[in-house]
Amino acid sequence: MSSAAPSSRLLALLRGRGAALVLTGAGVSSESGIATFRDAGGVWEGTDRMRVATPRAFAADPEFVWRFYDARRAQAARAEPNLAHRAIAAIEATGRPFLLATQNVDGLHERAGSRSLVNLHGSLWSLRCTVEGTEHEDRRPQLDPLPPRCAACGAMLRPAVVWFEESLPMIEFARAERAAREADLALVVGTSSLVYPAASLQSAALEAGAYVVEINPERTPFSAAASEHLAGPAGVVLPALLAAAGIPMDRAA
Ligand code: BV8
Repeated sequence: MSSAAPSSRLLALLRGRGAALVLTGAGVSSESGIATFRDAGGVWEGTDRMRVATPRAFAADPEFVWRFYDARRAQAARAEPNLAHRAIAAIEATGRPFLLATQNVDGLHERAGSRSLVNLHGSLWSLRCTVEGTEHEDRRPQLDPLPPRCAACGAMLRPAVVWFEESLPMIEFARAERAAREADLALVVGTSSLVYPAASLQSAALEAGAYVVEINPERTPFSAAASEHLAGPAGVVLPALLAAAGIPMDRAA
């Protein structure tokens, strides 16, 4: 069922203290001016983004892949968290059992005050040595030179994100799976539910008995299974939902 108005069941669960899981994708950052994977046909310099975000592309042309990630770092650095990011932090601040599991690598959830979160696909702001495997944070909006080099061994650094055909960080994914099994309420915000294994979490929550609400202006392959679909932009739907449930927006975690 698609609607813009939340059901009384959803409002009761939001007002309650039960465990909540929030799953987010690129759509939650689109109101911050960051294009989703599907926006612009999902193309970077003429290449399908899903082909750029692969170990093969990096092996073949690291400069090309680094230009892609450097541009996304610059865009994310310029962006500000929007009301959707802030509403999700406000739900966490109610003090109920809570986990945010995001596919996004832009760091806007952290900047909005989210603390109990797992980055399923890594972060733009973390770099990994391709030889030693060591990671360090680097928040410079633009890197120079490209590709950046490891200060310890001089080897090339790569973005510490999960590329297609790479496995997700096990600890983070296990935390999300556990939260899916234990949640009373799950919100699925701004994702096309097409990329796995992240997209398996909303189904796992449903199977474990959670009430699972999808928030997306469009329908997705998960919409038919969702307990409820709220059709609209997350930056509009989430603040309205919190207002209806009496949860203050300004108290971040
Ligand atoms: C793996 C980091 C083992 C890098 C990313 C099972 C079935 C089919 C395929 C597979 C499968 N299992 C594995 C696969 C392969 C693959 C996969 O899922 N392919 C898909 C395309 C079919 N998965 C993998 O490769 C994963 N690894 O399985 O390892 C393995 C090993 C060897 C060989 C095979 C398997 C790794 C996946 C992670 C890849 N890394 N990101 C980077 O960012 O550069 S994925 C990246 O794309 C994002 O992180 C995100 O996950 C995905 C984009 O999806 P969304 O975030 O949902 O964004 P999208 O643009 O699609 O949609 C936006 C939505 O928002 C839309 O619905 C829109 O309507 C909505 N929206 C827009 N505006 C708003 C809004 N909603 C609310 N408010 C708004 N204002």
